[in-house]
Amino acid sequence: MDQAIADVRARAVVVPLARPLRTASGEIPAAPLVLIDVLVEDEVAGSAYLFAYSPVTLKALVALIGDLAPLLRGKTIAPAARFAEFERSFRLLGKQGLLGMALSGIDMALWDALGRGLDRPVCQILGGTSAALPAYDSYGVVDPVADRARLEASLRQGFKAIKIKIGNGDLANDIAAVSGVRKIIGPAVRLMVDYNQSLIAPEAVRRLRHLAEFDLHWVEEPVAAEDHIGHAQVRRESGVAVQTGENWWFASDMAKAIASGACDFAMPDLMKIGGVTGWLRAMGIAEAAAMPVSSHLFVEASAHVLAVTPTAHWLEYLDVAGKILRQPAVVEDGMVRPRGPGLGMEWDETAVARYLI
Ligand code: SMN
Ligand code: MG
Repeated sequence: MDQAIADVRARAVVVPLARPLRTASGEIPAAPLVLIDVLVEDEVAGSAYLFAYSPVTLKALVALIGDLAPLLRGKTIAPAARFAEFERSFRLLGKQGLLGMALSGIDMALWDALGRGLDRPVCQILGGTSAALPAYDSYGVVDPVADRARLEASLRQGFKAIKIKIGNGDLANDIAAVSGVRKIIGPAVRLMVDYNQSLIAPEAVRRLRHLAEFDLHWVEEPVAAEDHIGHAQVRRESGVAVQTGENWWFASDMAKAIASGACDFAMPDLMKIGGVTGWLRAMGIAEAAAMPVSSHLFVEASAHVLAVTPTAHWLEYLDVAGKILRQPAVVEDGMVRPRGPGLGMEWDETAVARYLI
């Protein structure tokens, strides 16, 4: 890991999803990803991907990572040191938005390189083990009739928790989806719902008071991600535990949300919390607040950081990159094991070529 970084490059792909991702705030038909590679001499030393949400941001993200490369050339693969340099360089601009995504992605690629260089999984470099972690199967908007077979397949895979997205219609629509899924999965399997920021607090409270009878494990982002006061109101008045965090930018956003009493549970997103380095800071805040921590997307890398998260809760299983990875994440009896070396981020270049933009 003392070798100098020769370059950082980025490529854009759009990868089919196993099932379309419909949310109350829009539909994602396929996964727009930016693949980041850290090069040492002329070899790929480490990799990571970004989930771009929309193809609209792909070109900008690829260009941005290319323009960040000169800041890394000649430096060593020392993720925490590089992260500190980025924080100093972008203090005036701020690290939210596409820059925050790019910096987080570069951090993940550097940690992958660190692990590959030591031929060890990142979870073990961080002092943890490669033990399997409990995962939940994460769906978009669900039709309990049309999706019955998929839900039953999730149960056969051993998942002990299922998340569905709701809010794409009125309360009756939410009740139909939640009650239908509850009937299929039974009382023992945990059921989470995700409103994807689609309601205002009074409406969320009204709906959740009706949905509480279905024993919801959490309601996720019932209101706008940045509306901590609204989240706190839903938490006080709805009778359902509140989950949020996928839209927190770096550990400072997490600290503010927790201080506002916004949530019962936290789910940072590796691409917005600052990569592995950002996650390590965030998990300390969560432990101090006795806050259970789950992951968001990034199945492969999330397994490594949850392995060393003191208040680890659930790993979200929503596979967006498996089709382009040599080692896609594997679900064993509803559990996912961190795979190395590094973060397990080696591309299947034949598949990458098929989806390259
Ligand atoms: C989600 C939203 C958008 C893309 C992927 C996933 C969702 C989740 O909020 O929590 O899974
Ligand atoms: Mg969500």
